[in-house]
Amino acid sequence: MTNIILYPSWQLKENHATARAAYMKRREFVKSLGLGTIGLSTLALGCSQAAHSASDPDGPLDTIPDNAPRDGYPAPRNAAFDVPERIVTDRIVASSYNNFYEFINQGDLKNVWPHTEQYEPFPGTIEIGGLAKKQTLDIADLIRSADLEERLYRFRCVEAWSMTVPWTGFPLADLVARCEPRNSARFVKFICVNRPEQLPGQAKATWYPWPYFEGLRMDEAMNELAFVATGLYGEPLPKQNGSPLRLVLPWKYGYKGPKAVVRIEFTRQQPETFWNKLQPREYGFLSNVNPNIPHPRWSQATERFLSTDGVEERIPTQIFNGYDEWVRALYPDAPRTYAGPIIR
Ligand SMILES: Nc1nc2c(c(=O)[nH]1)N[C@H]1C(S)=C(S)[C@@H](COP(=O)(O)O)O[C@H]1N2
Ligand SMILES: [Mo]
Repeated sequence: MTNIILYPSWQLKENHATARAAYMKRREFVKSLGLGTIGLSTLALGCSQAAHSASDPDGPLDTIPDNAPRDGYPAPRNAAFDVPERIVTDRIVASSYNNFYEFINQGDLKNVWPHTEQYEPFPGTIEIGGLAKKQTLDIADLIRSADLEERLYRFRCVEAWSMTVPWTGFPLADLVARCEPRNSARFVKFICVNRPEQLPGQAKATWYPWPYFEGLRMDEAMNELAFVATGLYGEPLPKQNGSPLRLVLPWKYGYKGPKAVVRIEFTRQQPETFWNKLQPREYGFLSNVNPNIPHPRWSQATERFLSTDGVEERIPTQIFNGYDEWVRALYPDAPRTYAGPIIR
């Protein structure tokens, strides 16, 4: 095994650099007019707006909050988490093909970024509850004091699309330690932002059990792979990717990784989860990536790997998404071979 880190392909792609430059240029132009972040269209209409209010984003990278901490960016790549069999997904694809139901949950679902303008991730806190000693953490302080690293991870949605993306962040075990959980804690629950006034999907779709919530066993949360992401492609997270911070659990389906987490609870009992509450037959508590366990409505044996805009490829899905050596000991009962469709 060599430890050579290939120069990330997303830094080499000219179209990314061009796209980013265009967004930055427009921002600088707006600022040079002394308008702060007020949208030009608003100005033209003569509306008055508070100086801190957000402008309509021009593109999927225009949603990186101006007040997100940038100390420690870009963080060094951790060579232990290489994805040798695939190329890195295009940065624009990873930030413009999303699932984030608080913003949009009907119609053009994946097109999240245009709906994020009212959302203000910073400043913010994480409230801690249940079996823990700590009560609150300031998110910007947390990010500034963290030992940030970059990890290239496979990402697999339960809907059978996948990407390979470089996250910036720190181990979930470090966040758990800062919460000072009691020894009696066996599970940890994560609760996401609840602000219908800033989140149009949350305001419209009142039948969902908002806020979004997820949960892990403590041994899963403490696994080396479990990661708190504060950034993507060497910069702070765009809003649609989960600003101010989100979990990344690369051996589990994407929905197990809650975005915009604002509360953590330590419990003795297994917590409920958002998708399990809605569809218990389809979305279990563990939800580990496993080609041998079909979804009741489709196979999980293969996935659509999304790389460059408009380019996708069918590839086999690996057990635990290719992270078998890290997590197999946690799941001795997981099926290792396919035994035909599950009949219920
Ligand atoms: N709060 C919240 N977190 C969420 C979701 C969501 O709708 N709300 N969607 C989940 C799903 S289904 C997936 S696939 C991933 C998508 O993350 P990405 O858009 O950054 O790729 O976020 C997960 N976390
Ligand atoms: Mo997903």
